[in-house]
Amino acid sequence: MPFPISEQETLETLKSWVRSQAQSILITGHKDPDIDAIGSCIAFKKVLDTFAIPNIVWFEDSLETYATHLPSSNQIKKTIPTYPIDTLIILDSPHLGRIRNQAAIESLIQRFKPMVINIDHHPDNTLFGNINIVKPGISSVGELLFHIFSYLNWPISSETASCLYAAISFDTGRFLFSNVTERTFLSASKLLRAGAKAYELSQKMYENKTLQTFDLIQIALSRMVIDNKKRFAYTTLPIDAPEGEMKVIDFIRQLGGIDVFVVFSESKNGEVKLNLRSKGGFNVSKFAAQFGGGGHALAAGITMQGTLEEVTQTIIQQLDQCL
Ligand SMILES: [Mn+2]
Repeated sequence: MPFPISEQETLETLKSWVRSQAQSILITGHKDPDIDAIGSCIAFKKVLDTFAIPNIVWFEDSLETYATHLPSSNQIKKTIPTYPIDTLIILDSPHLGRIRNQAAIESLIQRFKPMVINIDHHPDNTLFGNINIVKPGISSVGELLFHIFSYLNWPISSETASCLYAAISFDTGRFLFSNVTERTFLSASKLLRAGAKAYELSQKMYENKTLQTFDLIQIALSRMVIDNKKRFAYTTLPIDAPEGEMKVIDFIRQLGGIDVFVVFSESKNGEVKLNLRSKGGFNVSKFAAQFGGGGHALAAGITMQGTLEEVTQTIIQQLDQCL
């Protein structure tokens, strides 16, 4: 099977920088980090650890419970370092605006002028790095890192393998979404051979939910609105809805006969967060871009200012016109 990255020169640049220049590395990913972002960051950390290159993983967000089961997730730092950083690795983020503390990362770049390494699979990535490896055709950054590490012959320990496997499993909806290719399964297979604890991770990540999560699903279902003609469905979650360990969107998207799904979640500071999913014909990333959001053709997100009712009305009106 051919290696999926044609920019071998870029990979050699990455290799020589990391192996012979980097002495202080900061690794981070997008805000509201998912398992692809977190798993990929920890996996990169593990590889750097084997090279004895000082590095930290930084996420300002508190981790979702399901992410705390990843090996070494307790080593993630919540505050950005103030000492000099010569290398900044940003994973699974199309642009710097997707980092939780954009101002902090921008001032770090200004102060220390690190080599910025951008590794991502979002089609709207702005190639903001000094080294960019952006592959929208690849299921997850987890899979992309697997290909990169394998190509460079960098060591994949069983913990690294677990993190990459979890990342792939998460971003592919447990190998069910349209982003799954033959290569994805091949990567997963090789990660199992490298010692990824697939069953244990699945148990901890997917079959370990609290009753509160079920309450959340119940609320979501009771507030669901379905338009059978235009084939879309949405639900709204008020700010006092319980925290869940499952994305409501992943539950409601299981409904047959519907192509587009939206979940509106009321959040702090007068913000509403939207999750959008499509099963094919409709590009939710393009739709989201009109409102400052983004993502992939079949999975996107938006954050908007306004009340839950206002934002829902605005979006549903627009969606109704587009479908
Ligand atoms: Mn991803």
